[in-house]
Amino acid sequence: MKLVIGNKNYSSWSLRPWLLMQHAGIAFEEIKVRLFAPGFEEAIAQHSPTGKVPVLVDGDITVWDTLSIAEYLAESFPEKQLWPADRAQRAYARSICAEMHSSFGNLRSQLPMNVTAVLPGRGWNVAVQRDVSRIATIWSELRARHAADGPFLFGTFTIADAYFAPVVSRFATYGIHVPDAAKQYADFILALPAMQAWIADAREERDFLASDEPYRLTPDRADAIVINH
Ligand SMILES: N[C@@H](CCC(=O)N[C@@H](CS)C(=O)NCC(=O)O)C(=O)O
Repeated sequence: MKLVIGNKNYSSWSLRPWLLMQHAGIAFEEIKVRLFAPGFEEAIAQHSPTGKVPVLVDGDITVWDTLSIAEYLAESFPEKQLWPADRAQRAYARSICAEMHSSFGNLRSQLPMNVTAVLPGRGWNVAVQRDVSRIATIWSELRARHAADGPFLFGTFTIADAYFAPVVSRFATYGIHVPDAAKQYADFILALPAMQAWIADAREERDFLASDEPYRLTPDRADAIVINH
């Protein structure tokens, strides 16, 4: 299988299937096309009818749009249990993924994923907080319900965890505060080896918008970041 993704620093939709496959141990070849770069449209047109990433290519089957990719993977690898085994939990997991897919517009527009930047306070407003609070409630309720089954939203790793991974990254970048249970979950996801691998690759790709340059977190600049509220 080939997974076509965008820049790891910015492409939140790409992170979801990448993390899903990486953490679940599904082998794939990564093909990166550079968002915001000259030639992006021509490059992505070779893989995707929508001109967007991510795209999954499995032989002569092309799957686009993240939810559809997640469903295709769940169907292709039933042994990985990418959705919860329990029917009611599966319905809940599908609902929050669909909610992530179609909602939280304020959060998405005001706090775009920027993995290697440090921007505490930037972009926050009351409408963003409504999205933050709803997400924190989802995480806290699920963690309370499934604490005995494991550290993920439904105990074991599912598509829902991959779906919220870019939000975890955004909360870190923008210094968003959430209640303890939600914070513990966010910290756990941030520390996952697959998530750390994505973050390391984002640093390594060195493909940043010039306007983000002052806010990039690098080991030698951690103390010198300009905080712009
Ligand atoms: N609904 C799509 C959204 C995909 C999307 O918006 N991808 C962005 C990058 S994260 C993109 O390719 N943007 C390029 C463009 O719109 O030209 C999905 O779930 O995959």
